[in-house]
This record gives sequence, structure tokens and C-alpha cells, in this order.
Amino acid sequence: MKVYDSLFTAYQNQQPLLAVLIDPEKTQPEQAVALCAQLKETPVTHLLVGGSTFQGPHLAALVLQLKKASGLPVLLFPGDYAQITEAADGILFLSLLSGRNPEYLIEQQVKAAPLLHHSNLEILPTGYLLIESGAETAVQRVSGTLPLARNNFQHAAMTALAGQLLGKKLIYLEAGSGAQHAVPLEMITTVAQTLAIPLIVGGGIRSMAQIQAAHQAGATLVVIGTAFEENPHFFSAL
Ligand code: 1GP
Repeated sequence: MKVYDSLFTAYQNQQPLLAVLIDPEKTQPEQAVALCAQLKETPVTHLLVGGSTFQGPHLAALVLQLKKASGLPVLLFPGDYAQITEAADGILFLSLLSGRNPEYLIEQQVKAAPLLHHSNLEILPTGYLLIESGAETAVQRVSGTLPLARNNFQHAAMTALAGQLLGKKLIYLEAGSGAQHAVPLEMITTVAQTLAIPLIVGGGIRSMAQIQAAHQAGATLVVIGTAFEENPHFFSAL
């Protein structure tokens, strides 16, 4: 089954999915086996690979090792068009809809197009919304865009809906890696109730209670990065 079909089926069945974000800047291919060993018999269903600033040469090797060691679908979550490798199962083809910087709305995508043109990667068009989370995050700094206000749920919902109407198949509500405050639950609920496509939520989520709350609010896929980076036993302890 294609990755998107399984995400959409989970969305329809209200089945909670959980992804780990692996930052290639901080992770070498040789570490993949040990990392994935920590994910066995945990609720983790997907791996995302990407970072705001990574430019190194080992992306393909890392993705291959992660796929082999985990047996999970691996999706690219690129901070930059150069972070593309055929080794992955698919790519979250992001457009930063919360921002007003054409570089991240369309220019990066034009640069990526030749790499994706004859690719076997499954392309998952994703509207990416950065939500204010207490302090400046790497996404905000690198993209040179302002996040959406965290108390204006309707504006977030209409931005997400505009993405859906443009043909995005997923919406990602992002507080930013290591965010002080995760996306507000009421915002997740408002956005989820507006959309007819699966919702991804990540940034600043550090406990099982927060994961469950995000799922209950309407997230299909919850993404954990920093909590697992800081504690490799995070998932096995759940
Ligand atoms: C970042 O949403 C992801 O893009 C994960 O964030 O590192 O805060 O878990 P954290």
C-alpha cells in the first residue's frame, strides 16, 4: 500500500500514527541500527528524515540504513531542495503556507522539480504551517517568515483549508523543533474539523500525554524529534 493511502486510511479510521524525526545533521548512517533498535515494539509507525540546515553527503546512506533497520516507511521532510534521495519511500513536498516568502512557497519546489521529475519517490503534497510557539525557531529563522498567531485558530484553519483547496493532501501544523509550546490543542481541533485530509502535528511534544492529547484533538500523525534525540528510551518507556 502506498504511504499516502495508509495515512488516509488511518485518518478515516481515526487510527493514531506516530513518527520519529531523524535529523541527518545529528545522525550518522552507522547510528541507524542502534536508533531503530529503540523503536522496536513501540507505537512508532513512520520515520521522517530532514533538518533545517543539513547539507552533508550521507543522506542516502542514512535513509537506506534506517529503512533496513526499522522496516518502517521513511519519508523525507526536507528543509531544502537538496535534501532529496531516491532511497526514501516518499517525500513530504512542503509549501510553507503560513509564510509570505516566495522562496519557500514555490522557489524551492521549482528547484526540486528536476530531481523529482523521473523519480520513483511517492510525492505527498503538504501544506506546512508554522505556528508561534514562544520563541524564534529554526524554521522561522531559516525561512525568514513569521509564524501564525497561536491564539487565532480560525486563521490557522482557513490557511490550512486554502492549502487543501489548492490540492495539498496533508497539512502539517508545526510549532518548530524544540518549541517551548506545542501547537494548542484547540487549534488542532479547529483545523482538523475544517479539513477533509489528514493532519500532521509536531514541535515541542515531549510526553505520552501530549501525544495522546494531540491525537484526540484530531492529529492523525504526531511527530517527535527532540524528545527522542534527548532520550533514546523515550518510546520504549511509553
Ligand atoms: C520538527 O515537528 C518536528 O519539525 C519535531 O519537533 O523536535 O520539538 O519534537 P520536536
